[in-house]
Amino acid sequence: MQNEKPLIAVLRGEARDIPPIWLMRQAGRYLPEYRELRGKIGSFLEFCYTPAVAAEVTLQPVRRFDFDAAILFSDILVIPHALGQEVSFESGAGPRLEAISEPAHLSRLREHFDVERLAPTFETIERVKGELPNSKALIGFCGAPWTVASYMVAGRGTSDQAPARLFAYRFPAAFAELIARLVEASVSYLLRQIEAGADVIQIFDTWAGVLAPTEFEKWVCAPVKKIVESVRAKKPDVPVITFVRGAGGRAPALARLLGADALSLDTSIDPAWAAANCSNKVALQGNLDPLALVAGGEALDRQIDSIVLALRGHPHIFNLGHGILPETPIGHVTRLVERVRAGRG
Ligand code: 1CP
Repeated sequence: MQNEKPLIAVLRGEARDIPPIWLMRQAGRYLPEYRELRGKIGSFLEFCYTPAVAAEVTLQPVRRFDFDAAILFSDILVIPHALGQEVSFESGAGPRLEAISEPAHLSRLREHFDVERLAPTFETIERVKGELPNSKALIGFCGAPWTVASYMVAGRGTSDQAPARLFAYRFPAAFAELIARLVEASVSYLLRQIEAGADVIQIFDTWAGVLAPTEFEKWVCAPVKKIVESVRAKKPDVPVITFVRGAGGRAPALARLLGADALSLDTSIDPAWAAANCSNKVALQGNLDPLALVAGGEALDRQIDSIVLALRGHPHIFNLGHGILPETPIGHVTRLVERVRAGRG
C-alpha cells in the first residue's frame, strides 16, 4: 500500500518522479507572519516554550508553501538549557551560554537529564499533529552531540569551533563525558518527541566538517550512530535523517555506517556522485545552495533542475544544502516548490 505521506514513502526507499520537498529552517525570520508573532514575545526561548506560538510557527511555512513536512519549531540548544546551562539568545548576535571552558565546569550541569523539562515542546508536537493534514509529515529533531557541545564549550557560535576542538584535545576524558551525556539526553528527547507524535527525526551535525579524521570518528560517527541505534531499538518504524554537514567524501561511508534512513547532503556535495556511491536503501536529501534561493531567476532554475535530474531514480527528498537564509525572497520559495512539482528535471 502506498504511504499517504510522500516524505515517509521516500524514507522507506521509494524513488518518486516528483520528490517531496521541505526546507531546513523553513520556519523563521524570512516570513512576515513569523516576524509578527516573534515581535510579541521577548525572549527566543520563551517563544520556543510557548506551545500555542511554537505550533503556529511550525505550521506557517506548510500553509504558505504546501511543503510535504513541518519541522518542529524549537532549537538545538534547549538540551543544554534542560541540562542546567544558562542559555539565552541575543537578537542579531545569536546564542549565548555560560561557557564550559574547563572540565570542572561540567559539574554545573544537572546530574540527571529530566526530559519533562521540555514538556512544552511535546505539547507543541501534539498541537501540530492535531492540525497537520495526513499527507504531511512532522519532523522532530535534535542537534548532534558534537555540534551542541561546540556551543556549550565556546558559550556562543564560532566560525571554526576552535574552543571545543581544543577542549577535546586537552581534556579527552571530560569531553567524552560531555558527549556521552548529550547522547543520553538526545535519545530520551527524541523518543519523547516520537511519543508525542513526531513521524520522522532529523539529527543536525552542522559543524562536523571542521574535525580531523580521528576526531570526526570519535565525536561525530560514534555518537550519532549510537543515537540512531538507540532510537531505532525502541521505535523501529520512525525514519531517521542525518545531516552531517561537511562530510565530503565520507558521505557514502556514513550512509552505511550510521544506519540512518536518509543522509542530508550539504551544498558542496555533487548529488550525482552521491547517488552513484550511496546504496539505494538510503534516501538522499538536499541540496540546493541557500544562496541560489536568495538569487532566484535562471541560476535558481538551473540548479533545481540539475539536482532533480541527478537524483532521479534514487529515493530523494528535495531540500537545501543548509538552512534557508533570512533574506530569502518569499517569491523564490514559491517558484522553487512549483518547479520541483512540475517535474522538469
Ligand atoms: O524551521 C525551523 O526554523 C525550525 C526550528 C529550528 C531549527 C531546526 C531553529 C529555530 N533552529 C534550528 C536548528 C539549529 N539551531 C541549528 C542546526 C541547523 C542549522 O545549522 O541551521 C543550529 C546550529 C542552531 C543554533 C542557532 N540557534 C543559531 C546559529 C548560531 C550560529 O552559530 O551561527 C541561531 C541564530 C539560533 C537561534 C534560532 N533558532 C531558530 C530560529 C528561528 C532562530 C533565530 C532566532 C530569532 O528569531 O531571532
